[in-house]
Amino acid sequence: MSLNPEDAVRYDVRGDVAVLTIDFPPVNALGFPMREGMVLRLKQAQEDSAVKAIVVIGANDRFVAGADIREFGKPKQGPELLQIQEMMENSEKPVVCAIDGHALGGGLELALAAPFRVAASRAKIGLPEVNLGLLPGGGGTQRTTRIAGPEIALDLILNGKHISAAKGKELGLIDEVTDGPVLDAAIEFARARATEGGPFPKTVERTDKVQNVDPAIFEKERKAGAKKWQGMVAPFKIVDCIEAACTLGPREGLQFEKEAFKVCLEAPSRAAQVHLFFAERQAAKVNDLPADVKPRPIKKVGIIGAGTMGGGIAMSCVNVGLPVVLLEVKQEAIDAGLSKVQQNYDISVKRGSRSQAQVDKAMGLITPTLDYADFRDCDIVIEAVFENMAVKKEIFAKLDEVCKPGAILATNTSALDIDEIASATKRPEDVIGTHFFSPANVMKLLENVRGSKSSPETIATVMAFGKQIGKVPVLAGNCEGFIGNRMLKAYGTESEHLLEQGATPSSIDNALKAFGFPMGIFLMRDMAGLDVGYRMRQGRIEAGTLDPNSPSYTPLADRIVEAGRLGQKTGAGYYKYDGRDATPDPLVEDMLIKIAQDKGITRREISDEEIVDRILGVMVNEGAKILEEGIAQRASDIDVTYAFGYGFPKYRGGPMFWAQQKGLDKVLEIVRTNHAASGDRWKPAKLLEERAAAGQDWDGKPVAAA
Ligand code: 3H9
Repeated sequence: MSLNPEDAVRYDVRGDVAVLTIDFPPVNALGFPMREGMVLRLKQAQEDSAVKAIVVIGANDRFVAGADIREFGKPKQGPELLQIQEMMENSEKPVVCAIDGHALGGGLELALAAPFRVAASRAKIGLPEVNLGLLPGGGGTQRTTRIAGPEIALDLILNGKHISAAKGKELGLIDEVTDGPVLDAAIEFARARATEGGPFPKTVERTDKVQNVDPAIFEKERKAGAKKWQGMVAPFKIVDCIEAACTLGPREGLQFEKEAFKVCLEAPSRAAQVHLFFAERQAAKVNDLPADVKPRPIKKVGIIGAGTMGGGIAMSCVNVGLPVVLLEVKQEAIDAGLSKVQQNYDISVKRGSRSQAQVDKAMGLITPTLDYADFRDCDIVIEAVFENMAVKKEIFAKLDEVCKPGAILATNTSALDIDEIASATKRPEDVIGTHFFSPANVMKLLENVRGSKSSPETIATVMAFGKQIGKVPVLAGNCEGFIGNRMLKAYGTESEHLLEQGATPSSIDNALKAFGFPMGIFLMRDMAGLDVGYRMRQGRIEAGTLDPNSPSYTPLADRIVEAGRLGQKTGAGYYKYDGRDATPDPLVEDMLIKIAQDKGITRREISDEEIVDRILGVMVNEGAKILEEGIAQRASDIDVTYAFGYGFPKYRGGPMFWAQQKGLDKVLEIVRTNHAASGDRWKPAKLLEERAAAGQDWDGKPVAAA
C-alpha cells in the first residue's frame, strides 16, 4: 500500500488539463495519505498556469470506495474530506470526477462536491454507509437530496443501493455517461466547461428539489421503519438528515449531518457492523492452504434432489449463468421440483425483481435428468437429499463411477459425517460438505465443511464457488452440527431447560426478538414442523443412543407431537395458530407445569435478561469450544455464520463479537454460574477461561487494544 501522499495521488498534465490519479490500494479509499495527496495535488493544479481544468480519476479502473473503514475509531489524522470538497467546489478551474468501477460512500460524496461528474457506463455508484451502521457523513445526505429530491435520497441511502451510471444520470447525480475510456471523455468534458467559463455549479446550493416538501413523507418513512430498524441508530438519523436538507440552509444542513454522523460513529452498532464487514471478507480466506493452490474452474453444476433445497441451490447457480443438471429418481419428482422453481421465479417477476427474459434464461439453464451419467461433464455435483447416511453413501458410490476425475463431490448435509460419506468413494480428496441454508436461493451463508481427506484444491474450489454464486462462504471442520447447528443445538437445549424452569415459548421467543432475532426458536420450530425432529429422537431412543428417562432429557417436544400438534401446518405446536398468526397456548403451559412437577422442578419467573444471557452464554461457550478444536478458523467466522445463516442481528456483530463487547470475563461468569447450577452442558471452554483471565479478545489481543 502506498503511504506517500505524492504517490497516493499522482499528477500529470494532458495538454491543458491536469489529471489527478488516486492510487491507494486496495480500493482507493479516502485514507489519510490519499486525503493529504488530494489537497496537495488540487493546490498544484490551481497554481499550474498551464492548466485550465482538472480531472480526478481513480487508478485500476475504480474510483473511490468511500472512507477508509480501517480508520474508524482511531485518532484523526490529516485533512478532512470537507477541505478537499471545498477546494473542488470553490475552484475557479472546472473540476470533473471521472468515475469507473465504484464510487461508493465518501467516494461518491467526493464526486458530488465537484461541479461535474462523468462516468463509464459500467460504473456503479451508491451510498451504502447504512450497512456499516453509518450515514453518509461527507455531505451525501444533503447533496443527494438537493440534486435528486428527498424521495430518491431516502430510497438510495436507507437501502444502501448501488445504481448504474445510467440511473445516476437519470437522477441528475451524473452529468455524462460514456461507453468509451472515461478519462478521455472527462478530459473533453472538462475542456468544454473551461471554454464556457464559470462560475461552476455548487450542488450543495441547489434548491429546486427541496422546496415545498411535504413533511409527512419523513413521518411515513419513520413509521414504516420503526420495527425493521429496532436497535439501530443510522436509519433514523438518515431520515432526520434528509429532512434537514429540506428545511435548513446548505451550511446548516452539512453541520446537522456532521453531528448525526458522529452519533452513528460512536454507536456500538457501528462497531458491530464494521466488524462484520471485515469478518465477511476474512471468512473467505483459508489459513492453511499452500500459496500455490488454485481453485478449479466451475462451469457446470450437478445437483441431486429437486426438493426445496436442491431447487434453491439450482436457482443460486443459474442466477449467475451456471448451467445445472438436476437429477431426481422419478419423473414426478423432477416435474414437481421444476414447477416449484418456476413458481419462485414467477413471484420475483410479479414483484419486479426479475424480468421475464431473465427468468426464461435461468430456467433454460436447468437440464432435468433421471440418469447419473448426465453428470459426466459436471465440475461439481452437490447431493441434496434427505439426511440418511446409507442413502448418501449409495449416491456417492454412484458419483464415483460417473463423474470425471477432479470433479468436486459435495454433500449438502447439515450434520452427517463427511468422512464417512467420502469413504463410499475412491477419491475422498474430492469430497467435501457444502451446507446451504433454506431458502437456498435467498440465504447468503454457505458453510463449507472439510473432511479429513478433502484436498487443498477441493477446499479452495468450494470457497471460490461460494463467491461465484453470490454466497458468503465460511469454512468449518467436520463434527456433529459443524459450526452453526452445533451451536444451535446448545441454544435449543438451553431453551428447553428454561421452559421447564418457568419460561414459556412466548417469553423466550419475545426476549430473543427484543434482542434483535427476526424470530425465536419455538416459532421457528413450529414453522419447520415438529415431526422430523420427533422421528429422529425416537430413532435414537430405539437405537439406545438417547435416554428419555435421564433427568437432562426435556420431553416437552415429544408431548406436543404426541398430542397431534406438528406445528403451523396442523394449526398447533408450541403455539396455536390462526393461519400464520401464533398465540400462546395455555395447554402447552399446562404440559410444562406437569413436566416440572414430575421432575421435581419448582417453576419461577425468569427475566428477559436471564433468558438472553443464558441462551447467548451457552452458544458462546460452545463457540469457544468450536474454536479450541479448530472447527472454526477464527471467532469472526462464527459471527459470519450466525449473521448470514441464522438471523443473528447484524447490528450486534454476531455471538462472539457480542461476548467481546459484553466482556469475556462477564460471559465466563454466566457460564460458571450455570455450570454450578446445571452441570456438564455448561462446562466452561478452556479458551474462554484463558482469554478472560488474560484480559484478551478471541484473537489473543489485549482487550484495550482490540
Ligand atoms: C463512508 O464512506 C463514510 C463517509 O460517508 C464519511 C465521510 C466523512 N476501507 O470487498 P472486497 C478492503 S463509509 C478500507 O473483497 P471487491 C477490503 O477489506 C464507507 N478497506 O473487493 C478488502 O481487504 P482485504 C462506505 C476497504 O472488489 C479489499 O478492500 N463504503 C474498504 O469484491 C477488497 O475488498 C463502503 O461501504 C474501505 N472503504 O469489492 C464500500 N472497502 O483484501 C465498502 C474495501 O484485506 N466496500 N476494503 O480483505 C465495498 O463495498 C467493496 O469492497 C467494493 C469492492 C465494492 C468497493
